[in-house]
Amino acid sequence: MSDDQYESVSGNTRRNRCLYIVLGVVLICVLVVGVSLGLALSPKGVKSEILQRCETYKKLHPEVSSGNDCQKIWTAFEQAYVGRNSCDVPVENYDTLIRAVKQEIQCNKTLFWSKSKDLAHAFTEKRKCKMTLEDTLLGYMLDDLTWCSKPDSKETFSSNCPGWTDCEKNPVRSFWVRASANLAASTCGHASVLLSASVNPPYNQNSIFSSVEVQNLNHSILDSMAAYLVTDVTDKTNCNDASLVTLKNDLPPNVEFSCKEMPLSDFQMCLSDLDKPCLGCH
Ligand code: JS2
Repeated sequence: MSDDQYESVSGNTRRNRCLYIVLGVVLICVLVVGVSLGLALSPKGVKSEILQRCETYKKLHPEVSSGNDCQKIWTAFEQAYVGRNSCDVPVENYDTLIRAVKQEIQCNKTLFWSKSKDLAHAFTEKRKCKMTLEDTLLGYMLDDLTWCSKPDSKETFSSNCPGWTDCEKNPVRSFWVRASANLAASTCGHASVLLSASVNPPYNQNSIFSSVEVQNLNHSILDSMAAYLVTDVTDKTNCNDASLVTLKNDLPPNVEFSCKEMPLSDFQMCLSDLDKPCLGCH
C-alpha cells in the first residue's frame, strides 16, 4: 500500500473517530436534556399524577372513597393558581379545595413534625395509630410535588416555578400553609409532634408547625400535645431546651403539654417491633 493510500486510509480513520466522538457527545447531551425535561413532570404529568394518587388513596382508604370525586378535587385545586402570576396565589385561594376534600380527622391520631419529615413518615408507614398531613388524602396527593401557572395560561407547570422562599404567595407554599392550618384546626384529643434534637432549636417559631399549626389548634377539641424529641448519640439538646418551654407557652392554655426524649435507636425499634409502645401508641 503506497504512502498516499496509507495517508488517505489513516485520514479516514481519524475523520471517522472524530465523527463518532461528536456523535457520542451530541447523544449524551440529548439524553441529559431529555432526562432533565422528563424529570419535571410534563403539564399533563401534574394532573395525571394527582388524579392517579387520588384514586390510589381511595382504594387504600375505602372510608373516604364515596365522599371524594377526584375530578372535582382536581378542578377545585387548579382554580387556586391557574392563569395567575405564580407569586400572587394567596393561601385563601385553596379554600375551595379544602371544602372539596371530605376526610374526618380522627381524634388522638394527628402527628405533626418539624425538621423530621422522614422519621415521621417512617413511623406512620409502619404504625397506623398516627397520621401526618401527608397521610391524609390532601397531603398524599401533593407531597413532594411542584406546580404553578402563568397569567392568562390554562396550563399547569412543574418546572420554572418560584421556590419556597422566592416569594411568599407561591402556589406550593400557600397550599401547605392552608392544608397545615386545616389539619391543625381539625385535630382533636391527644396530638403528638416529632421534633429532632439534631436541629437547634428543635422548636422554631418560624416553622410551619409553630407559625401555622400551633396557631390554628382548636383548644375546644384538643386536650394535649405530646412532643417526642428524637435524640442521636451526639445530641446535647433535651426536653429542658428553652425552645420547648416556648412551645408549651405557645399552646392554648387548656392543652396539657409533655415532652419525652426518644433515643434514635429506640425510635428505630418502634419501626421493627410493632408491639412496642411508642409515641403514645400501644
Ligand atoms: C413542600 C411541604 C412538600 O407538621 C408538619 C406538617 O404537618 C407540615 O405541613 O408542616 C409541618 C412541618 O413544617 P415545618 O415545621 O416548617 O418543618 P420543615 O421540616 O421545615 O418542613 C417544611 C415543609 C412544610 C410544608 N410541606 N413543603 N413540599 O412536599 C411539603 N410537605 C409539607 N408538609
